[in-house]
Amino acid sequence: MSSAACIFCKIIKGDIPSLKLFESDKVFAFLDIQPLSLGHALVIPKFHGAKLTDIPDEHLTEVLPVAKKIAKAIGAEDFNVLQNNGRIAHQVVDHVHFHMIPKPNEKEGLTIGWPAE
Ligand code: DGP
Repeated sequence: MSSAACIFCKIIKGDIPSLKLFESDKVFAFLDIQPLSLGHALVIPKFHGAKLTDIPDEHLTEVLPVAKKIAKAIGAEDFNVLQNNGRIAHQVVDHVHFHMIPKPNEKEGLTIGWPAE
């Protein structure tokens, strides 16, 4: 299920370009256009729904493993995984998305080693 007006559904379909990191039948991951740090990624279920409570469980099972895979692949040891629901909770895009936000090491910075596709 997708929504014609949804910006993230358009990204999944390729109608809006993105820097894609991962895709499977249920999950899509790409770099955030307004990164809070180098490597800030968004991991989303392809199933369209605004809030976590709108998404069937079977469309969520792969999401955190993909966030984990990306964190490991880029060598992010310290990172946040965040997911906002509703305006008061700072949600701007109404398609469920998990932010994976690497935190640079204060001494060494963040060394990004993108995996080959
Ligand atoms: P949130 O506040 O949790 O709804 O975060 C929405 C995020 O989506 C925000 O960090 C910026 C990102 N974003 C919005 N539009 C686009 C877009 O067109 N492309 C990409 N790559 N990211 C987007």
